[in-house]
Amino acid sequence: MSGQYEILCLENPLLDIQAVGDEKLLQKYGLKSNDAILAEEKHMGLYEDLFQNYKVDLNAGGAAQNTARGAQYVLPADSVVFVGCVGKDKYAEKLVEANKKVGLRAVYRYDEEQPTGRCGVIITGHDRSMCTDLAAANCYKVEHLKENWDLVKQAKIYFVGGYHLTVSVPAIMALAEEAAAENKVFMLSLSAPFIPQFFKDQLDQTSPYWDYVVGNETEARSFAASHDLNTEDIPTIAKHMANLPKKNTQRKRTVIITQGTEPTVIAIQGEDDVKSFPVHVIGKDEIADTTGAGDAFAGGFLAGMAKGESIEKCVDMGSWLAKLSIKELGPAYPFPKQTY
Ligand code: 26A
Repeated sequence: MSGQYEILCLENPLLDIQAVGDEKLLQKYGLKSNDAILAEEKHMGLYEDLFQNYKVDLNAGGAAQNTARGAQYVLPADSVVFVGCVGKDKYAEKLVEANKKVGLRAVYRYDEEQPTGRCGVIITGHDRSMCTDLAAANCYKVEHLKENWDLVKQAKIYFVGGYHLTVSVPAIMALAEEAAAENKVFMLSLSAPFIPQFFKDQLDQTSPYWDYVVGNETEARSFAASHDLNTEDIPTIAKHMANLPKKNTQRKRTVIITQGTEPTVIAIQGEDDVKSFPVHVIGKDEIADTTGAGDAFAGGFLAGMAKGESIEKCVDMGSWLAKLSIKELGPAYPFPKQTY
């Protein structure tokens, strides 16, 4: 059975440059041990530093691209397409290779000048600090999406990584409007605490279009803080988000908040009860690397949606795929392929 590219994902294709670091390295670049940020001028030396002085792993990354690979890993061939911008270089070739491995179709725009974006991932203990130099990924424009509008028309589910709110709000809004007009599904991830904090206005432009919104507990709390909700309680925050004004009234909004090994919280627009679902347990000795666990969760969830599964099953598929990804190095999925 072959798919119809029913899922289209948009965000920043990045190469992860990952290494086990130390406090000294974090301090040198003013990085927090557990964070995801956009690189500023003072961070630009980090990447060379990692290559010169640490043992690095190069992994295909970019949060929504990890999600897209995850969904395609689960679904029949030709189910998922990913769009974003890369450079004409070796890094882009690595991304193409990783996508090929799971059969993900990536329709990249190749920038003539900028190199492929990179994300420095510094591991210290159980923490990871991610510092992203978007480079070519920052050059994606709504025009590029319009060049591939046939793919947009073909898809039934749009997944946008919230990190793209730093790049092209018009491209995101084009997908959001199309979803509302055609009664298709628009799903957004909150991506990182800095998105609700520093890109609040951009995020709020998209909120009336959310059919599904996914994030973890720290991102949800960052949303609550920037929206003056005066609560840190995850079910309360999820319920608030579920009941924000909605453009397409033919679909109720679903809010999904993951909490690591704690149960995943689900709030549905207009419903009093906030539900929670347990995660797939993983033994400490089975954990290889948690980078991209949240992205994998979203991938499994999306695959469930494409198959028309119940919300319970979608969450369970998300948790199952997150577990598989945690057993791998970097945001990757195991081969030979496992089936749900
Ligand atoms: C704009 N920023 C900061 C980012 C990212 C990002 N993906 C897109 N845009 N910062 C980190 N990531 C990705 O998150 C994954 C782990 O969830 C990393 O590339 C990593 O693979």
